[in-house]
Amino acid sequence: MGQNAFNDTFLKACRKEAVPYTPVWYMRQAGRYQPEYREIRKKYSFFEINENPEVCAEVTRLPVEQLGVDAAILFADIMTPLQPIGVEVDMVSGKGPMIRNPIRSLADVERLHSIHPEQSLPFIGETIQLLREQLSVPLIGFAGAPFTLSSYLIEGGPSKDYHKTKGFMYARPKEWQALMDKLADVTVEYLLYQIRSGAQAVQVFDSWVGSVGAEDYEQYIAPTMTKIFTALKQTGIPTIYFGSGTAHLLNIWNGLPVDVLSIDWRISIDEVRALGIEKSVQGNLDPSMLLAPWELLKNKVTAILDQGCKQPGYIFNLGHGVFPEASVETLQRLTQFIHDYTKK
Ligand code: 1CP
Repeated sequence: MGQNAFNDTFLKACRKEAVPYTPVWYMRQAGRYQPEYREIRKKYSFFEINENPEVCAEVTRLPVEQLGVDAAILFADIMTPLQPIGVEVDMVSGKGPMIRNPIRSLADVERLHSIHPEQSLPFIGETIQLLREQLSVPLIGFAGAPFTLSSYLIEGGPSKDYHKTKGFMYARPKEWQALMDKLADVTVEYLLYQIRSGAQAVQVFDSWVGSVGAEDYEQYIAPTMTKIFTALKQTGIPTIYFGSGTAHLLNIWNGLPVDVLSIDWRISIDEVRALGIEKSVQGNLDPSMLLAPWELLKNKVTAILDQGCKQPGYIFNLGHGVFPEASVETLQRLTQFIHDYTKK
């Protein structure tokens, strides 16, 4: 633990306990908007950072020290646990993950191995242990959800419409279920390993599942997510489920054994509460607003905080990730404002 007293406001908010001010962290808070990150990336590739505990811990700590946020998120990618199961992935600058051997058949699903994270990802456990010694805020571990992981595996890279992914889901339900089962095992084993290593909360990223309608989500995806969150619940560690464009799924999500629902800007927190959702809520500033004039940004954030703070169980965040054009100064000022405004 660091020299300062441990700041547990984030964990308290996850558990719907009273907090002295609203905790805040930003999705993708380590990345190319930071000059220091860009410098480190000149020396190391993405996966080289990920696999070097000293450097990976440094990159994870950077936004905590620079912005004053109330939680750290392990620097890694949703693709990190896929390499050990036999997925050949390249991180292409400006694009994202590209898969050299996409999934097209049951044989492709069957050739994916199971995961033994202690053996294949020792650097993740080492980074987490190092961070727990260095940080005075909680460390969030994370993994991708099966639908979002499968979208890369099936499309072969980033996509806008997920036609191939959903086509596979509708046309080959048996293969789809086999893939969901395999990826659910990877997600659970990888997250349990992060928790054993010291992660104090875990977030499951289902960034692209909003592309699926509610009935289809219920049929093809919800059973897998129930399995994942049920397995994680045994640990007692808070769990967060994130998606974008998922307002139509929130009623179903509310029935999952997960603690915190992360929402984007397409629905307000008041609307979420009006659905009868009592779980903790995380969100929901449109990241594009980071480019707005300060007064406009401040008014928007004030409105979000007024809604979020009506009951315990609220964590400020963006509705999706920080992007390279965002500025460190704006995020610093925003963090300070959120803390000051909610202290009164
Ligand atoms: O060259 C670089 O520096 C690579 C850019 C980059 C970074 C910094 C990628 C490629 N991934 C990451 C790190 C990362 N990825 C983190 C770090 C921790 C932090 O938040 O500070 C996290 C949590 C992720 C998770 C991730 N990767 C998600 C889920 C969150 C989201 O934004 O929706 C997704 C979908 C990915 C895939 C991915 N990896 C990288 C990119 C550019 C993408 C998105 C590609 C696409 O649009 O489909």
